[in-house]
Amino acid sequence: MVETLPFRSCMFLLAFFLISLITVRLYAYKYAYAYTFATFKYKSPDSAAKNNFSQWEVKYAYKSPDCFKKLAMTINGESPGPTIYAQQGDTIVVNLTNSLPTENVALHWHGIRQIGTPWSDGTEGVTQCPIMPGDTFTYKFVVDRAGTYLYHAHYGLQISAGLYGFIIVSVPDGVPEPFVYDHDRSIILNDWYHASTYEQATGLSSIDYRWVGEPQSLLINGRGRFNCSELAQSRAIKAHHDFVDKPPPRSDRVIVLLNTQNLIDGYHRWSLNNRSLVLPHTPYLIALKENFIDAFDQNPPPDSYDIHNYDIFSVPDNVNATSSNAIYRISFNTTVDIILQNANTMIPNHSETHPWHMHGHDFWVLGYGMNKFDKEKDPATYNLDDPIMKNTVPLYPYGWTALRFRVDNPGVWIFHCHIEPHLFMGMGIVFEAGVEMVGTLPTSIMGCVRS
Ligand SMILES: [Cu+2]
Repeated sequence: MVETLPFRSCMFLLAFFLISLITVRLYAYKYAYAYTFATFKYKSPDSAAKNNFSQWEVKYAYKSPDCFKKLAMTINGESPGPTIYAQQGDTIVVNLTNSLPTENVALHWHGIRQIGTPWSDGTEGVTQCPIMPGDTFTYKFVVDRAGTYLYHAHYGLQISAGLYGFIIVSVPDGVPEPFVYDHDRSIILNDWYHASTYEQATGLSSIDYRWVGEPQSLLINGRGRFNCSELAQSRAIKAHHDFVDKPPPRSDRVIVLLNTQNLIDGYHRWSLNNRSLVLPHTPYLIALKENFIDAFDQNPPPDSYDIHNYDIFSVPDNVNATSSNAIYRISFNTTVDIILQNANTMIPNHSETHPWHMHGHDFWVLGYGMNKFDKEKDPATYNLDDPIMKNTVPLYPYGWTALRFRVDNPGVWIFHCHIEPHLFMGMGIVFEAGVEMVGTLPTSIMGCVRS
């Protein structure tokens, strides 16, 4: 018999979250997106840094986390996978063997910036070739900041198959914790579907489109029987007063991204400024470093949309929406604002929340607003004094979210909606910055590249 968790209602869970924010270090995960709370910075005594080694095998196993037995994607037989416990400054080494009979895999280390190791970001098509069945791939990277993080699949719909887990990084020995708290609990919430990921992916990528629908359960740390479709997301934009890291007062470039749902050649897709992301066969990092200029479209996507004429409250016709593998080229060491602009979906009077996640960088959340972003008026409302720093932020229905980041990590990075089926349907952008500063790529990421 499967033990169920004592959560009875959304309100109770919400209350639990609010209390948790004050008293515990908490990591929350829902609809395949994540919050990071209390990620703090401390200098590490380098001499204490050590290697943290794991041998992992990804394979299918029958599991019944909510009393319904189905195939789950496991690591060493577990879903969620093993928790990585490390100290700031440690080098994490994960030897990952793909024992899935017919599927590729890639693992992303969510919230870890991969400074100097962009090839270990684990994004298939962006930073590495997929790990093929029977192959073993080694991820090696430094955890440079204490905090609670998540790892998860970054291939197809494998998160919803159960491929995820915790990374818990503590402060170095002898360094005091920055917060006083009574308990330290980490929580991953995950939507759980009874249909297989194959069934879901086929429905999403057919002309006879089928949305994945509501999950059958919400799993809490991989267990439970809980169905709650509405959970409030943090609208906080103020940092803890002891941990204010001020953003640059102005940006060098503003990119406005209109989020729309479209039909492209009869297929349901999501687009940003009428471009729906399709990853190329050769991962961008490899294509750029090796100068394979025919690997993807070299014309950059637009920095904005037709702000004056586009009606965000009507069903889009978007006759110009196309699939694209073009990327943004961003000057290194600059400051960039991204304005996420929400709009109506293909259903009248309907707009959805999208949790946007950035790889390789954290960003400051400068503000939120309803309706269409006004570039003359809305920047005056930005919080430039003590904005919160995050790597994932919600975009609310019919609203906008403004964020700012320093482009200070050489590599190629994806910025995408963390609802897994939305990314699958093209809801993301890829940007390159300072790729010429990236060191020699390991050949292990190049399995899919022509020789
Ligand atoms: Cu989304």
